[in-house]
Amino acid sequence: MGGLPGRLRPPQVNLVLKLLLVAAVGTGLISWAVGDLWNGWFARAHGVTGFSLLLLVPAKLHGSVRAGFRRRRRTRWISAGFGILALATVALGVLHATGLWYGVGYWSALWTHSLFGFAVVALLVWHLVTRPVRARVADLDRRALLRTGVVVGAGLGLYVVQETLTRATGLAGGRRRATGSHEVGSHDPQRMPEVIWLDDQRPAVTGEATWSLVVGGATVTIASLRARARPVVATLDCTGGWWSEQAWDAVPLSELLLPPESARSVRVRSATGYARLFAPEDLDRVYLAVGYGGAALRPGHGAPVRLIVPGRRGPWWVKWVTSIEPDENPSWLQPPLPLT
Ligand SMILES: Nc1nc2c(c(=O)[nH]1)N[C@H]1C(S)=C(S)[C@@H](COP(=O)(O)O)O[C@H]1N2
Ligand SMILES: [Mo]
Repeated sequence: MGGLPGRLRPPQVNLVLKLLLVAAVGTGLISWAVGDLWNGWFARAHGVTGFSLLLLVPAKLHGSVRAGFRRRRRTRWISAGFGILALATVALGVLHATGLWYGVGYWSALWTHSLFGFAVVALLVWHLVTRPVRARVADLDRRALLRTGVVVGAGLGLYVVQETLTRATGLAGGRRRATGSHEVGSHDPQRMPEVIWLDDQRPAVTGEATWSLVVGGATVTIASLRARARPVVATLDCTGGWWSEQAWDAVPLSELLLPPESARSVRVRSATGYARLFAPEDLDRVYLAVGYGGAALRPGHGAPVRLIVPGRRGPWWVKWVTSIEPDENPSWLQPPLPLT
């Protein structure tokens, strides 16, 4: 094993692997939480950490894996499962990124990638708890840092090769947005996917006339929204790896609500219990939409009224909106992703 990564000693390989795993999980999660402006950088960094992890596999196999199996450690099969799961996670990421295999919803490449990623995190925590003495930051002397830099540099190289080949060969991955998402059903709402975190929460849509929407304490009818709505072209970019552009019929929240000085945010609630906070100064960039492409919203797309938030990822696009109220919490004080 003469390659450069091989020259990191086994404890160093272990430490660098752990740091890269933390970086991979961090960049992946942050790329979900930040808007369009920064998203691409985190998505690219995520790809680079994935390839860097891959490059350390030979060194890991050569070092502690072999030792672990020779010593017949009882946990060796869990460790092997951990490695295989991590490799599968990277492979799924590559399939999605190149577009060799991708799709929408459960068991699509990216959804499975995320699921495996969470399992890897759980196993990493277990690994850190059961073998805590191995990792010491002191293991990273200057030479080790340099070699780590070489590994990450080579990871960047592989990432560039992947992206270049994907474009040169005309694979679907070459047409992704910077967020890494594939286009589906733009300007064709019937083909736009439906994403709801917990399917049993899908609300019974009672019809436009009887829908209860309260904005700043006052009832707002869907008909009055429809009368004021104008076309807003905006891209819904789901964290599940697809995007869709539509011409929405929409009204900016700034026209419906003037939060009091004391409000630090505005809370938008769904009939499902799902809620998001928005900064008061952003209300002219957050809209209530009642239709798209000249038609009313489909029930699964949030009928009769949903949020559209150009520049923010899918989880901010609250469907089946029932109330919009000033809130005393700042908008950063909320879970990064809603779960209900
Ligand atoms: N109430 C509610 N709103 C929601 C969701 C949800 O599960 N419940 N999912 C969000 C996510 S993750 C996305 S990507 C978009 C999907 O919108 P669509 O189903 O119209 O494609 O809605 C968002 N709004
Ligand atoms: Mo999503």
